[in-house]
Amino acid sequence: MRFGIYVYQVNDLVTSIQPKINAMFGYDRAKKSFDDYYVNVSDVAQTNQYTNIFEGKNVVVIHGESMMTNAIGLQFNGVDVTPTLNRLSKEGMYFSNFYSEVSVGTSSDSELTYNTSLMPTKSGTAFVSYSDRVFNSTPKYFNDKGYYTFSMHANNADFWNRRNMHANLGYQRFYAKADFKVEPENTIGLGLSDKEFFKQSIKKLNTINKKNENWYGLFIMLSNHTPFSDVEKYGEFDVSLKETVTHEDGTVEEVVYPYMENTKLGNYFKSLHYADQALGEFITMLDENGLLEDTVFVLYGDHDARLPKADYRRLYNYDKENDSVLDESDPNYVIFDSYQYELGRKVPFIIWTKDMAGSELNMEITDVMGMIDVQPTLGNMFGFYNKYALGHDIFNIRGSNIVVFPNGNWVSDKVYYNSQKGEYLSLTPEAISEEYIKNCTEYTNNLLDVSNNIIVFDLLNEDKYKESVE
Ligand code: GP9
Ligand code: MN
Repeated sequence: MRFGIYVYQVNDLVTSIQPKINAMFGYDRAKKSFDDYYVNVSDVAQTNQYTNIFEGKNVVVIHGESMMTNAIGLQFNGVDVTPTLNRLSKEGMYFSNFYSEVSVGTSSDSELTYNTSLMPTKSGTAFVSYSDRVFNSTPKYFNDKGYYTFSMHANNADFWNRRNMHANLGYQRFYAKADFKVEPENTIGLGLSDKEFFKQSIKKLNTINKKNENWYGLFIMLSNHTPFSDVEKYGEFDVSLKETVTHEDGTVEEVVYPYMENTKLGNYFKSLHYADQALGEFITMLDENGLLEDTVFVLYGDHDARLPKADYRRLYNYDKENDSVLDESDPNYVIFDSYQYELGRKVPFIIWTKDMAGSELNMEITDVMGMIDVQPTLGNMFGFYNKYALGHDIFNIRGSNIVVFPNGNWVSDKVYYNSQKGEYLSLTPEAISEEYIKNCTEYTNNLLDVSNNIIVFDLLNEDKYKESVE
């Protein structure tokens, strides 16, 4: 049930003493590479047309558990899988070429990178092994502006060590399982259903809104979590293929092909449809309570759903006559290899306000972008700057961004690079030079090193640094 947590537990058992050992050796080298890196980074933000556009607005951030971009716009028999995400992406600022950059810390790694513009650590998980480090995190910047900052998640507060880490990241209050009424009939998968979670959250948010002039809140969804097997609780959503056939004698027959029924991907779509509905209900409730008037709504998919490649092959190559998958030799066969799989792991990132549709902010941004770029991009819009962010404001780096993954892979607008194989897939008709691959790979490894050093050696902790100088 708890994909992520098992991998993490094994990893963490082996490395539980490693954080201390890691931090004992190599400080001088780490500090030097840190100083070398930041000597070229400006102390002030680069401004652009989006600077301060949202200053003073309240913020709802949605952590969309396992939400993936490939479901946006997808339909079965004319019915949308994600009508709410479709609407938000059509009406808002939609970053359609956006990747999560998680390691074994899955959900928690996405929260780390979203909040700090740093990458997951090379061993252990930042949320568990390095929760006492200093982070220049987004809630702290909002705290400095006088906002009330909080997070809400109906799971156990200690899951991923959020109790400690959310406090360290600067959230003034973490509303977790104990703050919600969890009845057995209201659970799906790991715990409280998203619909019920949002219903109860609205009550809390109304109180928060009355007491605070400005607030910033993170809402972590839960229902759309692997293994997507609580199918009977997701509500009706057909992933079969239905066709109406008119026979020569005029009789009409509906033919049903099983298509994605009883596959993990099919169940994922049912689960996602439920989560999307919950999100839609939340937006309606926010609106009915007057909570959208002065609010920016931000949504990210936390990571992909790790679904089987074979299921995607079936989705894209269904042979309904034989209820199987087209042969690779078929002229209609759509290739879905490991590169397509990696490129298909995109997650949505959307910034939306009630009145954005039709405005100059209503657009799709197709530049490649990672979770690490969120803090600089939002920071510019809300009026804060973190010099130590390792990502970029996407509007300052258009066309030349590189998204780095914890395993050393990277993707740009031109190439997806697989570091294990030392091979790449070209995404452009342009020729790719060896030098380009070399430079991007160096950039990747350096960024991963600097990020890891910042966390392991606590390099943003100025007090600690002062001590070592004395
Ligand atoms: C747990 C939830 C899921 O509270 O956020 O974590 P994951 O398994 O996706 O890392
Ligand atoms: Mn998750």
